[in-house]
Amino acid sequence: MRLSTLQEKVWSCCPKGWKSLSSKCYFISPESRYWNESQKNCSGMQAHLLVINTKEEQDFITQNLNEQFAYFVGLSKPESQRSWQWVDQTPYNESAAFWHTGEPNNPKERCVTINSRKPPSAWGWNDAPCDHPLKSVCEMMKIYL
Ligand code: MMA
Ligand code: CA
Repeated sequence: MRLSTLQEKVWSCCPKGWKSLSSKCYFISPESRYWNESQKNCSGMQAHLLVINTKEEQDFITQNLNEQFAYFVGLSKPESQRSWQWVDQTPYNESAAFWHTGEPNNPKERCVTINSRKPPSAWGWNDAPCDHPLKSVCEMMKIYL
């Protein structure tokens, strides 16, 4: 980030309707789409599907989600690959993964969702089919003016 002197304000911003946390902006997409269409929808807005780097980031996002729904995030196992891949090339780190108990559980489920399971409001990850339409979350860097 640019250095600021005592007098100089540094302004950072997110598009209207996006949520702001730290250096990122987040958009909860209410439309249901396949995983690859969800990612295209984000990239059409100069964003990408949500990459979860910390539990704090996940907790901030899930405060704004509806427990009735599952949301695609930017983690998948592409056809040719055996390991999980974040859309922005962040290395997949098992110690910063927040899978529900028993997940991932199905090699045919190659796209990751975040959803709430009982006990009340426990948000976690589930591997799910890529070609079932779901809501999603987009993320982009803030812009510094
Ligand atoms: C669903 C589906 C799976 C998940 C299980 C957990 C029945 O399948 O969401 O991805 O692993 O539920 O019970
Ligand atoms: Ca699963």
